[in-house]
Amino acid sequence: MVKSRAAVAWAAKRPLEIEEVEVEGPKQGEVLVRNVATGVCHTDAYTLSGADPEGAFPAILGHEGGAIVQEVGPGVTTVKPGDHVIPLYTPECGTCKFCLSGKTNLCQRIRATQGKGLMPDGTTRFRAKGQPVLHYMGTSTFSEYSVLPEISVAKISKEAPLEKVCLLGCGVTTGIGAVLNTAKVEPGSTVAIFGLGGIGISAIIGATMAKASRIIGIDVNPSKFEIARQLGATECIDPRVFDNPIQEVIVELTDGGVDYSFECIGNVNVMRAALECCHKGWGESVIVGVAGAGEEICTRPFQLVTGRVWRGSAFGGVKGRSELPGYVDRYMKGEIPLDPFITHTMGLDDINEAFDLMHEGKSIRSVIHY
Ligand code: NAD
Ligand code: DAO
Ligand code: ZN
Ligand code: ZN
Repeated sequence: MVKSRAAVAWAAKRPLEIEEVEVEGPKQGEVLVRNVATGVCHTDAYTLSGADPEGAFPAILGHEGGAIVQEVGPGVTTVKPGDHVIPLYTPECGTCKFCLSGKTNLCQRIRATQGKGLMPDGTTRFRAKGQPVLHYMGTSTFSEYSVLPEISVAKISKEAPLEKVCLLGCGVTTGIGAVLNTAKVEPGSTVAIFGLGGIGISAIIGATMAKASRIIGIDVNPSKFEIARQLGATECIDPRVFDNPIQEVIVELTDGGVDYSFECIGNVNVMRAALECCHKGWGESVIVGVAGAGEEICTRPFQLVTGRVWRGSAFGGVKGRSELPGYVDRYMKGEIPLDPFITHTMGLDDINEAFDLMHEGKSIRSVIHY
């Protein structure tokens, strides 16, 4: 057992509380890691808000970490103490039906227990104030020490700074992957990206890497436009300044609609606009944002009959153990910028400020350093 400083979410809608938690050692097929840094993503705020149907408390949130393996449990063969890893909320076992399909990154090996905040054996490794505390997304990076299944860590280069590449554990990979893997945007395409937070800005980077000819960023907060332009947006628009619905504005701007659009907010009305701003006959819209429990999307079916395609993307369609190390290497070669995302850094004691900054629209990513 190790003692660890952690930010505990005791209940929905309450600030996190810094506690000393007890972390039990790794069991069969598990690893104990020390998180060096973690980003704070909108999905952490979504779960803390109570809108997540799987949100259960008390829990240790956080899923965008950079960590070092401390100890491995029996049967672990692919990582050892000292290895640098990125925790994976989408594991990769390599042997389940989903991993073997070649069609998805959604490994289901530990899905049932992970969704309940438990390790694969159905128990938790965390205790605080004498009571059990749940894991979150199989990662719980808001604790300095955390226990993860071996299949939920991607071993990466030791040269990579963990306080930067932690962002590849969710936001940056999600946005880039949605463009390159899910939509497979071709050179010369026109692209609209709704929501210019960590995910949307990463989608802009993906569209730039794909050599899109036009990249339109849309956000209700114009303070996001400068970084969006810096990273490749060719134009940025605030939907509130138009009388017409934003889909009509984009269709007019682009001679019939964009080739690809991405919803990076989690707003079902914007999801509809993102589909309907796509070009008749071939336009494709990718939903990346996570909507609240029970919400539904709608459009006229004729939008699909006339050739538009609606799809979704989780973790950018990226298989964590086999593909994420390559993303880290691309960062090291200067092909993926991470510095512009890090608008704030702070210690664990100030983690609630990271949530406030996100809600106030003042940050792209806050990174917590342990
Ligand atoms: P964020 O809060 O940093 O950014 C959201 C942006 O959307 C903000 O800039 C905000 O101003 C803008 N916005 C809000 N309402 C808008 C509207 N009506 N029109 C235009 N812009 C609007 O969030 P983030 O961390 O970038 O995450 C974005 C979404 O992606 C969240 O729903 C998150 O849960 C989800 N997410 C999905 C995956 C996945 O794998 N699919 C992974 C990570 C995050
Ligand atoms: O396999 O059913 C499943 C769940 C996979 C989790 C994918 C999560 C993507 C959306 C949540 C954003 C996480 C930060
Ligand atoms: Zn995330
Ligand atoms: Zn699998």
